[in-house]
Amino acid sequence: MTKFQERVFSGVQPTGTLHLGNYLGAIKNFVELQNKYNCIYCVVDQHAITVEQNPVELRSNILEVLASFIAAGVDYKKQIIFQQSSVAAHSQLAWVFNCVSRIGWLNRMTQFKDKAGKNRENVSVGLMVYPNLMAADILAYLATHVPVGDDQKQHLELSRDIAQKFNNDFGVNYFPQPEPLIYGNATRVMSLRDGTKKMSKSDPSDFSRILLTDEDESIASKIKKAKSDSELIPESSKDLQDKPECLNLINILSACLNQSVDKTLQNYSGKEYSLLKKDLAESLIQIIKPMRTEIKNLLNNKDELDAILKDGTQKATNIANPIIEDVYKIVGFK
Ligand code: AQP
Repeated sequence: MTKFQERVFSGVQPTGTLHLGNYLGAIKNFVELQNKYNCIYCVVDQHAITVEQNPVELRSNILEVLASFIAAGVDYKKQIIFQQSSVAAHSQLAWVFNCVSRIGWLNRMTQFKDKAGKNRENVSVGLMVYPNLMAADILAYLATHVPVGDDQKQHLELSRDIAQKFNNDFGVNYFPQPEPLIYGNATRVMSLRDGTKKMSKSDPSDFSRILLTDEDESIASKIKKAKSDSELIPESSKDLQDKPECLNLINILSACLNQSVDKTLQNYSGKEYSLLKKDLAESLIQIIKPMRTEIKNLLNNKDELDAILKDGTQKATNIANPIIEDVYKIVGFK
């Protein structure tokens, strides 16, 4: 078995201001992983246009995601951060993978089913082949580890299937099997209004999510209004199985405090949710306030952000281009 050089890749869509789910599920881990691995973090704008975007807002969202990476602690001097559409390798490899991946595989993707809903015949082809592009994003760098939230697990499995099928079809051992890194207490942060739905940028309710740019008062008011329960907090998470909104608040607080859910329950059992919410709002404000300030500062200096993207594009291209050369030789283009 070839030993692939360890490398982390992950991406975030510029489809709106980032929220607590994006932070706790993914970006917080991006920051931790940079101490151990070479990392490549990407603003995946090509994924964003699989659903309709306003071009002016898209451009501004790209810079905001970049600013959010940096404000959260991604070190752009040591790691690579860049914009997907500026590196041609993503599209080039995605086309090859469109011809390796199977329609039956894509038909099973729950995110496509959720996003297409009853409108299946009318959504973009891009929305369906999104996981093939995601496989290309990762494998254009032969990345071995991919930190993501739980919602991306199925797409990661598909990336592994594509890598395996490519290797089998062409009799090579070229692509690694990328490992999902899904860890922490908040791998799936749920909506504050409906604990059965994940917190999402596209949820119509602003009160469903905490944004990384929210002011302190807004954080406090969203948490105060978050759905919970009039009963007291139980001792065990088993008693919260039919109360997803309550479990969500406990998971979020545990993630903020970097402690286990059991420890949080020990501290709060027998108490009212209003007390937990007060402490949660304080913890969130402590985490978000410095990020919010830094995001604003960075967005006031767009030239610097453009320069960071340009530098990242160059470094990413230098890694990906030889890999595309190899792939083109393997498939017989060259
Ligand atoms: N609620 C969540 N809990 C934990 N992790 C989450 N992620 C997203 N939502 C949650 C993780 O954040 C990373 C970036 O996600 P994305 O923006 O590329 O796409 P998404 O998963 O489709 O996020 P949204 O917010 O739901 O966007 P829209 O509404 O535009 O589709 C990924 O690692 C993801 O797992």
